[in-house]
Amino acid sequence: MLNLKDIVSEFAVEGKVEEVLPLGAGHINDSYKVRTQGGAPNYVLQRINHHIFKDVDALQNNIKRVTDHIRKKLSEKNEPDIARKVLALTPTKQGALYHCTPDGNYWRMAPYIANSKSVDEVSPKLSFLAGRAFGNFQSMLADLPAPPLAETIPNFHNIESRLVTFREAVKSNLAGRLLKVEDIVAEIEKRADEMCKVEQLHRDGKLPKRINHCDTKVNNILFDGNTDEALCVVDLDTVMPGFVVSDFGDFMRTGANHGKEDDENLSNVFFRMDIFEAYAKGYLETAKGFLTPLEVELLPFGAKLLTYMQTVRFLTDYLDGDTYYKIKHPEHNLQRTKAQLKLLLSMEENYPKMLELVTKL
Ligand code: GN1
Ligand code: MG
Repeated sequence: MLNLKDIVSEFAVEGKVEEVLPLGAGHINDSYKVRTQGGAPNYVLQRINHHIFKDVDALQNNIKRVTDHIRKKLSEKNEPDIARKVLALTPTKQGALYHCTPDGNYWRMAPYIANSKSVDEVSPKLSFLAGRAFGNFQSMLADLPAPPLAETIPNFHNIESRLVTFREAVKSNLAGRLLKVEDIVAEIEKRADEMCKVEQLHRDGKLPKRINHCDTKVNNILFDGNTDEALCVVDLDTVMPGFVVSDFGDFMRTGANHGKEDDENLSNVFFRMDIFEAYAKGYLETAKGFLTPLEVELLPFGAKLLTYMQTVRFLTDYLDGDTYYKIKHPEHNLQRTKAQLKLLLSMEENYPKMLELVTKL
């Protein structure tokens, strides 16, 4: 087992390392908080999951370009406290953006944003602030100079491609679990054509791709520890071109769920219109300037689409025998699938209200 402190010492960190502790609960990468002694900054060390992010070099270059661009924007606006409003990458002592250990793992470091907190549950107020923050993030990146960012995971939020993979998983039935989930497969197939409409609109030249975050969970925003002000957007691994409705929708999927993403008790899982309304207000405040009328109109559809997509992704992994998401027990991916499907049904019930609200805003 590699010593985490040795890995930290490959990077150009200030101060002496006191301890390295596990941090957060992501499904993909492993994160650690690096505490240093005295007044030196603390850091976040991450092992990058290179089975998922296969081109680590392209990944880290994306993050570098995105954070440099945002930093430039903030300094042009004379924003105070820039170090807490955009992530930074701590280079290695050789000046590289990541470090590869002899066991073939990839590591990166970033300063820990001081006096910040992440929240896992949202109130309407936080949701409004989160909407503004993600809208602002997209807006700051709208003029990122060419070339386009790399697609760190090809076809990441492409529902057509997700359905192709899903249907292969159904066909191969690798883990022998198909019989148990046939009714859910039918629910997925029933909605498949409708869900693919965004890709078609794109092919028809009606729906643009813009720079998206592609993991707009509320816990990917850091808030000020005292004032609740949204400081900065983190977890930039999947920042890449996509449909803005998909970022909007992923927040709804995660933030406007009354229950948990993997709630065992499905009666806890339902869609919260108060969160939807607050987020939509905040988001449109900062994003309205660059959105087309069709993009605005499709925001409620984005909520359904991303919840549907996550149902498909969890069920695919269940059928494949749990090779993608970290699981806590053998039926975890099925539990997640059921909770996401329940949320989708609840969104479908609320859909007319969502459309009405967006028209008013
Ligand atoms: C993964 O690791 P985390 O929680 O940030 C996944 C997202 C899923 C999410 C489901 C690279 O995100 O796309 O929506 O789990 N990230 C990747 O909770 O696949
Ligand atoms: Mg993530």
